[in-house]
Amino acid sequence: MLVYLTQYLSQYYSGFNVFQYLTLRAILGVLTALLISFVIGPEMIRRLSRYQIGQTVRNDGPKTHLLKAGTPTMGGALILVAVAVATLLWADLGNRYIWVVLLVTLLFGAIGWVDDYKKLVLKNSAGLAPRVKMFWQSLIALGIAVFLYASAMTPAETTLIVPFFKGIAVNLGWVYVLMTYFVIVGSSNAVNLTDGLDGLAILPTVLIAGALGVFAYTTGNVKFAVYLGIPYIRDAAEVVVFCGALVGAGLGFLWFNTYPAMVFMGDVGALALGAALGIVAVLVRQEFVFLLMSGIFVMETVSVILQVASFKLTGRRIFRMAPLHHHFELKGWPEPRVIVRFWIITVILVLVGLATLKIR
Ligand code: 57M
Repeated sequence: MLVYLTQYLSQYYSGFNVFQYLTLRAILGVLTALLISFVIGPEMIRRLSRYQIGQTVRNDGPKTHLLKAGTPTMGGALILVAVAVATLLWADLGNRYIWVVLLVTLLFGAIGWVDDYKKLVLKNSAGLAPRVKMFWQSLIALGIAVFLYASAMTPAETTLIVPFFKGIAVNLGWVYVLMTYFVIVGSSNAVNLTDGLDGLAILPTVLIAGALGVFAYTTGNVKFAVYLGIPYIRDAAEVVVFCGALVGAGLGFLWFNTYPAMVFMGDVGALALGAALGIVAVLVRQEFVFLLMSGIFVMETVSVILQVASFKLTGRRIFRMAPLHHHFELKGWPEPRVIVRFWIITVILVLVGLATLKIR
């Protein structure tokens, strides 16, 4: 929004031209989202506590989690407000990708919000039935995938690129729709499963959003794209402002969610953040690199799939408990040790992901 205002004002004072620079607007996006989180955060936590929107903790989990009962939750709403306001302020609103990423994030947030509201306010412990949740997730993801496929302006927008191999680019055709669907829904649910320890989901989200921002910037800049041998997608560049807002809002939330957490994000946050990362990965054509950088989310999800399959088929468990973070907790690792080690793994994976820009 401010792009237009500053463009107009630059007729009177040329210094306002500085706001046309994408890198500056991305940085301002980070800082604005961070500031919003810091300003609104404490009051929101107080209100959530006052209205007793607190977590109920399952008593079949690790016993250390019983202490967490009553921690205010639905803090993800704070992340979504900060991301949306910062993006609306600093991004070019004439860019179609900005509306796509905001729409996907907020719609997935809405599904999570209904689920949380049912569980926490209406005290319906089952929340939204998994089938209903999946139906809405699928509808939104498929709708967006079809829209992107139908409105693609260049072949690069629907071509699959393979990390480390400059020469391989597969034109996906309609398979693009399926793949986009799986990336968005898979990522949303994977982040949701990971969000079970203080700060465990949010810092990897911040790191991956930052890295995807680098991909957005380079993919949307013809010089960098040609130099690095990645597809050039003009509209992708602006998505860096959204990534910046995610980084800022995520760090602002981590301020309150770090161990011992003062607030949890709830499904409103987890489902939305996972979908946000997924859609950005699709828009910048980096599904494989995204899968690699999301190693922690993937491991957590695979642990649930294996555990459930093994338990159903053989009656035996592979892990002490799934998702994987519970396994380590039950092995006796203190919670911060699990969290920080999972963060370190993500730092490594994100660095490898970024290295694919050059090693190809
Ligand atoms: C939700 N939610 C947390 C919080 C957060 C299929 C099945 C394996 C699914 C899985 C499941 O339901 N996962 C998704 C995980 C919950 O946190 C809330 O949920 C939001 C995210 N959706 O924002 O509002 C608890 O996580 C802890 N927490 C923190 N810090 C945070 O910053 O400590 C969350 C955020 C909170 C808090 O304790 O209450 C959750 O874990 O419920 N199911 C499971 O995870 C269950 N696993 C299981 O049943 N495994 C079985 C196999 C055979 C399927 C097994 O291994 O035996 C476990 N979940 C829990 N207890 N809580 C079982 C034991």
